[in-house]
Amino acid sequence: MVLEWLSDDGWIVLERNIDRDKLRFQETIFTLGNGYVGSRGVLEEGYRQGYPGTYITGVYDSGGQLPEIVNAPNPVVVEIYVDGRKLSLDEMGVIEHRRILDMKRAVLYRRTLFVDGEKRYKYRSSRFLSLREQHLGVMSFSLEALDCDASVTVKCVVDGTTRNEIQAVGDPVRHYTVMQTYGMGRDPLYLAARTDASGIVIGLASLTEAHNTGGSCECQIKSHGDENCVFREFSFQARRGKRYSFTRYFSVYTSRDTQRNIHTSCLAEVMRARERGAAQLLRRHTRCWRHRWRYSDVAIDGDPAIRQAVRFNLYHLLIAASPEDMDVSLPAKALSGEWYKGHVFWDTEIYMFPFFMYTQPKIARNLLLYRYRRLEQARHNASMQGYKGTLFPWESADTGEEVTPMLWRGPDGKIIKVHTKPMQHHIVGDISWAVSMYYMVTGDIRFMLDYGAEVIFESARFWASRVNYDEDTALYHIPEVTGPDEYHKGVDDSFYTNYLARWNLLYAASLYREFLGSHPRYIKKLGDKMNLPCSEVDAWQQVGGSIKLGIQDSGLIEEFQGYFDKGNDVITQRNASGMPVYSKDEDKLQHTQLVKQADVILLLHLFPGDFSRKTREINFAYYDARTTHLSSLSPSIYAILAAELGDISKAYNYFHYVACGDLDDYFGNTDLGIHAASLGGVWQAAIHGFAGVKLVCDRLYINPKLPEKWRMVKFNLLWRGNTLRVCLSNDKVEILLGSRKKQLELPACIYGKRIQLQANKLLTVVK
Ligand code: IFM
Repeated sequence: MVLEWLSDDGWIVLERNIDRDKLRFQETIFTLGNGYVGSRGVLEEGYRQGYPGTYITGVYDSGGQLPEIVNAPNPVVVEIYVDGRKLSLDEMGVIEHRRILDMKRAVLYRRTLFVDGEKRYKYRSSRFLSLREQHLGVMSFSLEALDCDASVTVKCVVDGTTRNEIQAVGDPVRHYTVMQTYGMGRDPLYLAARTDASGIVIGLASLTEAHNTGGSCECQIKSHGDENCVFREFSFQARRGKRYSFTRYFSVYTSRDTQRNIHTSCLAEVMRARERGAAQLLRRHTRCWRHRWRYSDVAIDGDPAIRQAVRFNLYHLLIAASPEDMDVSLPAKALSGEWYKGHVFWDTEIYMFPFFMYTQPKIARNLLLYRYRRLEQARHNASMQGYKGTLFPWESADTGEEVTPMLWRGPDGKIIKVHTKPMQHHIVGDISWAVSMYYMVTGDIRFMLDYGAEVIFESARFWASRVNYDEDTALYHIPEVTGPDEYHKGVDDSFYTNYLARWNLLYAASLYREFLGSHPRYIKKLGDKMNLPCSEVDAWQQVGGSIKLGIQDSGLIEEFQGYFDKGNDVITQRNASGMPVYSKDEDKLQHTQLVKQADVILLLHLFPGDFSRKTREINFAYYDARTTHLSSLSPSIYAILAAELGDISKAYNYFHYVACGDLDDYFGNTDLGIHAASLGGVWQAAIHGFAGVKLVCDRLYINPKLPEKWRMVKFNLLWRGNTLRVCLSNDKVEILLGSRKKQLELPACIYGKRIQLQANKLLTVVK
């Protein structure tokens, strides 16, 4: 593991020096993960501003308040003392520093040259969380005293004092109690902790090998533990100019994921790792990553900064998603921070899910199963609010209960009341939409029969109980909701919500009929389970067809009932990145037509076949002039619509802003964690926006509208178990439908030309 192996082809993120004001920001950027654990990219020795975060997917705890993802004990601490002085930013100067995140292989490399008076010490490290061995992390590090011999102590710690420090409201919380620390002789270190309320046992083991401290010098090894930490020290006399190297293996298991003895599992993992050795483990890890990227990469030719930024966004999605676990989903900060308490929002289904659905369908399936496996709780949530069917929580953690906090800290630092919980009911339609898309893209009928249809039907049942009938207009209305635009709370007939409800009801009715024809026994069984008579399905059709939709003859959509009566403020100023400048006083904003984030425009994106070009144009122009993009969920959607409508310069502006949003800290709070929804939005903007790829009613549309400097974009998609290899520019699309089924065909429409894709035949279409 040496830096020289790396070649940069848009695959690395490089830090050239230490910026002491941005340490937490960099920790987020350099987060490592393998879908099981996420570990913030801390400098392993620790420093005053440090915010080490180790998050194990699905490990939540309430500890007297709402459940949040637990900041678990930290296994990556390495402290080094030379002649009694600690190598750290707090105690020494730094002459030179480089960190490199190799996104292709998810490995973090570092080289820091510390200076203490006249004496220089070179520290190098690399670490990864194995994608192959999900419970294992590997770290290599070395020290060189450049100017003198020195007496050195290397201390490898498993730190059980970590807390969830970052609270919007209230004090930091330590969510676990350490039960056991063990580190006798040369045995691996072991620490076990139990979360306070959820009772999950977390075990961590650590085994460090010193490679060349013997021979010319004696190495003394000591182990210590107190009630919260366990550590091993290596003390030796270092010769000037000689490099001393160490390899550390660490493992994590919890009672969530093993029936076996956690202690045994942890120890066995690090012992096995030592036998294999770091080089072989890295090879195995690299192979898995190669496979991951094979379907996930979007290679943009002609715009190196954006090529790298897009990969950065995809990297952060990939390190957070569990390939195995169907009881976890993706939190709003993925596994890179604890802001929003590690809760799962609609961000997952509407923003992140499409990327997984088209590139890693197994992960997409698991994300839906996470919801399905909480259906019973969602039924309970609905009945608690007086509705039928299923009401998924606006914020979800481990159990599927509604866990939205009552108070939160707003962007200006003020504590505000949260109004979303009882009103952001569009989450029900968002999840149904994801289920329907998954079915269309993967054709996974088994999933639909076993789980998906039930979600769709229960959601339809919810909407049918959520509407009010108005006899005067003979229309159904949905009162008091909050749509995606959170400036306007508790509104009536939100277009986004009503349209999704309408679609959900009609889709449920048609799916029921489809399955009644194709799988009657199944429908009978599900009907019995849900106590679902045909008359109820007829009612879905009838209600769905008569829901109020506020759309004018011109095609202009009213975001909600009375929206056009609000103050007609428009964005008059934009900053250098093309983003709106406006007054952020939410009390005033709610009385204006200014919109917090993509709302009507998002709906147009979700249903590309349903609205004419004219309708999309009119609404884009109207809402683009009124959207503040306060939420990072917004600009990617405007980029998609702008690209589709041919305003490439506007599309590129929005796209650039979000693609670099975290890397360049445009959102201003990346220190708290990555903006996971936006990561997914970036993929959608590249593929659905610029590449112009859409699957509508089982037909593949491709209509590229690339920014001028993008010479070519290459990517793969998965469709019904087959591969679509795409390479396109503004003038030419090359596409190969790879399939084992020789007769397979896929109807397509490329640059407006209707074409039939045939299995394993490369097709080139010139504009
Ligand atoms: O779900 C979002 C919401 O739409 C805007 N505020 C932040 C939430 C979590 O990302």
